[in-house]
Amino acid sequence: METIALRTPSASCGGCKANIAEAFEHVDGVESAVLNLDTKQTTVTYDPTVIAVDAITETLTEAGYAPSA
Ligand SMILES: [Cu+2]
Repeated sequence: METIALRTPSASCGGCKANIAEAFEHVDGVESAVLNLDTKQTTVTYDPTVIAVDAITETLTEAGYAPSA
């Protein structure tokens, strides 16, 4: 497993945190996606042999939380 921290500035509350966790619930290769409301970063734990970072950022974008650099 690897982890990546992505800035998700449009996420701002507990509802966003739940939305993000839910968006990844059925995504193969993702073990967890946890939003930190203080840093506005989402930390995703994933298996790089199953899912690419591009697909992770796409899932976030589709959920309404486009990551920014
Ligand atoms: Cu919110």
